[in-house]
Amino acid sequence: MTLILPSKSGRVVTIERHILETQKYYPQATGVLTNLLYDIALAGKMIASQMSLAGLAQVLGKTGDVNVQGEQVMKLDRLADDIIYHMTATTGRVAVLASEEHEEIIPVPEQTTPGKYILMFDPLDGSSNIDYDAGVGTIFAIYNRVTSEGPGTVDDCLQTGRNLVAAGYIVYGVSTMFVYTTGHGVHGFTLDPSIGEFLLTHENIRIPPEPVYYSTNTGNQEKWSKGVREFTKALHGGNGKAKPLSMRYVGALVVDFHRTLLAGGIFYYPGDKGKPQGKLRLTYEAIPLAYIAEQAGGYASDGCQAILDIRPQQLHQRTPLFVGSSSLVRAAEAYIAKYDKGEECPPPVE
Ligand code: FDP
Repeated sequence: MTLILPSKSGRVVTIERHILETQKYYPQATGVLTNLLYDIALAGKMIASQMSLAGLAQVLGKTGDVNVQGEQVMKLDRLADDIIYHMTATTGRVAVLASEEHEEIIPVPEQTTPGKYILMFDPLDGSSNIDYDAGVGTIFAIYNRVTSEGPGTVDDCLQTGRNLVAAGYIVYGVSTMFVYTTGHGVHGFTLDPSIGEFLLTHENIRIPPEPVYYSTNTGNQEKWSKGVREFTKALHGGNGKAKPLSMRYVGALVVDFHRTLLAGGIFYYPGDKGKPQGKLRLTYEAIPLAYIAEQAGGYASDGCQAILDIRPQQLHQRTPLFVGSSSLVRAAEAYIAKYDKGEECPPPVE
């Protein structure tokens, strides 16, 4: 059965048409960004198709290698990484790529003329979920190059999120969804596998003002700072002031973020005693999701400052991350300011 879901406007809008229509915001547009986004959407369909066959095609499990993050590389991580590379690197649209799975930047092939965009991606976020059929996703960020010619460099990749041209993610869950923004709202598309098209189902997503869920790995709380523990207590209703929120934690950032975006609430992965910078990567994970959150009326912080204001110093830099409904993320900053940082953070709001 074909799932044809009209958008709010009553039209059936494919992702291709939607991306083309957003060109109206850019009078100088040449269509290169449009095509790059479409390449990524196509890569997402290929990954989704491989994923649906994973158990049968024997691509579950580990490759036996360890990546730059010190984590086991899953076979599907490798596959997703290869698919995105092959769908984008030889098109002449990108100057350089960077993937969470690679220690260094990934140059485009010698015979390809470097393009004007920089593509950073996490090919398969939440990959420890793969073998259990739980949700995973791809995250991407696109910048203009800052160098003027020749192959792109690492400087092109170390830009603040304020420079983003586009960001998005693909969630491979109950259905496959592609969510993206080019700075003009956040839009979500659901893959109809019977026709192989992403169709607009979530137009102009806004984080609901009334938060519903909080999402964090409470197994780490003994190692958290007092500020983060007090904030968590407040979310449980422990300060007697607010209604307790429900807890949900898939353990795949992109999936936990997607729910937070649609339902309202907060996801956080703070630093702790052993890992002051937390676990998540600034460039591949935090910055693109922060941009999407802000575009949807939310906010993202490292507990002290906006994620989008941080200039990355290294490709694989980690950061604490608090993202979701603005009121909750600001409250987290305030608790951290009050209990952990003295004057360094904004004043607490009680
Ligand atoms: P994973 O280790 O499965 O790749 O960034 C990595 C990540 O998943 C995030 O997607 C997820 O939010 C987080 O790590 C889960 O970490 P914990 O297992 O420590 O909760």
